[in-house]
Amino acid sequence: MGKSFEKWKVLLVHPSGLMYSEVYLRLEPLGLELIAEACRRSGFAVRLLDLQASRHKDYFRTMEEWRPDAVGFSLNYLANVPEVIDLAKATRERWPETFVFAGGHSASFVAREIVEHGAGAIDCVVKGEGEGIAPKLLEAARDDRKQLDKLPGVVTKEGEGPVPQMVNSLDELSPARDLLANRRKYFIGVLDPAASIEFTRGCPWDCVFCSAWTFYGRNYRLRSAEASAEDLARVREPGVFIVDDVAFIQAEHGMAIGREIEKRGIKEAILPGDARRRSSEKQRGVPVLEKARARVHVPGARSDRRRRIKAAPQAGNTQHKFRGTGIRARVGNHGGDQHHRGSGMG
Ligand code: B12
Ligand code: SF4
Repeated sequence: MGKSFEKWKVLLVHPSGLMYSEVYLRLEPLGLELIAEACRRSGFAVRLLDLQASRHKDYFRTMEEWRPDAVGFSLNYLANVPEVIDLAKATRERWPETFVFAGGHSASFVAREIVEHGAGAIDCVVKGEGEGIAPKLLEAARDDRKQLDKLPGVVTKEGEGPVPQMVNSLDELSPARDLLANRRKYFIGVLDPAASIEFTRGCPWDCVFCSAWTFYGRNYRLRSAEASAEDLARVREPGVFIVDDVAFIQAEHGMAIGREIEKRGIKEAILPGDARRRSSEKQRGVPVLEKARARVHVPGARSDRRRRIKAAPQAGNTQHKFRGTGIRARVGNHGGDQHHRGSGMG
């Protein structure tokens, strides 16, 4: 390749929002931010571009002006595949030297097909979690592309590496939130602006309709309470959305996070969570938040428990239904912007 290590520039791109979803949400690309942090730590120059909050013309302008050596697309949603293939083809046509790769939840299940449809525009698709493998992939892309399909989870048109490896610890990295422009454009319901956070990853159950457990192999990992609260303390936005597949299924972990939040004096984090369908699980989030005395609304928590949360949202709740994942979250109307006041987070 002949380029020096320091000069390798990597542009990580999240595709556009799904049709009409911007009516109720636009959330930061947390997975891509983790990969960005891993690559940055390995010495690559990294930029992030989120097409949910930017336009295709911004992508082409960045390509033209910054001339990255590699472009990585995130594909959590199948519906984004055609857009990414089109962008990859346009990229290959105008900048044929640029290394193009893709990864993410849905890409992992159709990796071979994406490479095929890319018709030479996508050098490889990475299956599984990206933080561990992305820096190694970029090193191989820079130094010796023949090694690409020897790497775990990497699929090229020539072949496929061994099974993907999962990261050992969720504590090692924090998302590179600083690399994301337009941060105030991220929201969900009335949580506006909102950041996202991960306390656990994976799911121990195996519902037949769900792809989460097939991706993580029924593995359920916890981020330590300390690392979780540290990350939360770094968030500048007043709202925080928990992206866990099933948050707070271990009460002790929830309580420990609560204690760490309390220690750090984060008083007004607003943390509605993601899918929790079993009522016993729903309640396990409550002690965390009670402990932290945070102004928090736990979706679906039983009303008698909810009343016990200090300063819980009162009237004017709006209800949102996320049908695809069966999530039923009540998002509180907190009345004006009181949650912006005196927040220990911003
Ligand atoms: C949190 C979540 C939500 C949240 C937030 C969404 C958001 N935009 O952030 C809410 C509840 C709002 C939501 C809504 C929806 N969701 Co959703 N969601 C999830 C969930 C549970 C976690 C995603 C997450 O943030 N994980 C944590 C981060 C850190 O990991 P990550 O993003 O996956 O990134 C890692 C890897 O994927 C990989 N990676 C990611 N990008 C890249 C890029 C490269 C280059 C590489 C190498 C690797 C890589 O490395 C990262 C680090 O390990 C997943 C299930 C799952 N476990 O993946 C479903 C999931 C992604 N959602 C799904 C669906 C269907 C939806 C909806 C369309 C439902 C609906 N009908 O309304 C909407 C769409 C909303 C939208 N426009 O985004 C499906 C997608 C299925 C598909 N085949 O397309 C999933 C897989 C759930 C499922 N099993 O059905 N969702
Ligand atoms: S639907 Fe929820 S509980 Fe079932 S396997 Fe998927 S993430 Fe786990």
